[in-house]
Amino acid sequence: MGEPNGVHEKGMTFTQHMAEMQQEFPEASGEFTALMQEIMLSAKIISREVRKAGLADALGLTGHVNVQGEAVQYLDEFANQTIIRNVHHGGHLCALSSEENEDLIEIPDRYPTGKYTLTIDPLDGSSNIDANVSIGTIWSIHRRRTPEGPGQIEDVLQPGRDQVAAGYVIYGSSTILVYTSGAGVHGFTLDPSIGEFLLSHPNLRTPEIGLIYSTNEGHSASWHPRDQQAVEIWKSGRGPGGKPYSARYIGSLVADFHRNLLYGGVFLYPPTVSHREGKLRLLSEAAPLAMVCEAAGGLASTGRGRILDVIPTSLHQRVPLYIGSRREVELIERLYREIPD
Ligand code: P6P
Repeated sequence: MGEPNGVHEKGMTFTQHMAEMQQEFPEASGEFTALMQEIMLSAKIISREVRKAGLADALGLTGHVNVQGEAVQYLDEFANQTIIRNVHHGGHLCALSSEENEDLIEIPDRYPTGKYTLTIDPLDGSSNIDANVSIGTIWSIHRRRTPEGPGQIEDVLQPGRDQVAAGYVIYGSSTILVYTSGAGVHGFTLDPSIGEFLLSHPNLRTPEIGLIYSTNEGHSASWHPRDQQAVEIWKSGRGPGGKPYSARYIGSLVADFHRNLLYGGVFLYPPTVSHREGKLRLLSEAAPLAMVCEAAGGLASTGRGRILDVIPTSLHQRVPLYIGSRREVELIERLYREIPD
């Protein structure tokens, strides 16, 4: 889809923005807009719960462990159920997939099915919740591939390049929703006093060169030498930026990604001894962020090729992730070509 002609005025609401975008694309049925509204509503509800987590007994563990084997925080389950509840009856989805659920989440028979699938990481970085570190929700929308009826696994296992839209919400000093549907990247900041997301970052572009590298160097002893060399290049001032880079790592993907998107920089989670394929999930983390990143002028790679070109083989597969300023990720890809396994 091309760049919309409309002017995106700062301060316009998400709803006004979506109405304008829908006018730009006459073929739009309104289903996509309605689904985006349901995601936005979920973000408002999750934001309210995250904000008061420190006050209620929302902190702490639920005692359950999810498919990833991670201790499930109360807010993880709250976020997951909030999104599912808000999207599964609208008739816009044929299937839903969540990082928190091992299998596809089917649309109950009593509800109509629609032409989209939604994949979510309902609350990424949740291990940081009790320390009041910024956390986030990540989502990805595809068109279904099967003709009708309940969604099938092939409706979800699609490459990132075929996403209809993708985005995230960061619950930080403010709550910001960032998304792309292929016509620019736009950020909206929640004004809690009126309960509206207001356009604050129209047509976001990420710097081609970033002076920040973001990774957990605690794992570097088990990295491949090319990953170690990349970090040494950035540290020593031999990177595209021409001077030593700063290390910034929050340990919450959405927060690290969002900072790099705005300031420039590169996030990397290479293969490690405990995550030989990388830690981050293709469908619910890497692919949606890759769509946002590349729509803003950046690049997202596995080291050997674009994240958006990876053909998924399972719901929770993990990938190495190098994402951010184009020139920095291109440096990694060059090292992958020059330094074999
Ligand atoms: P590590 C959080 O658990 C997460 O999935 C991402 O949000 C974050 O980027 C990564 O894991 C942090 O992993 O190994 O550095 O603790």
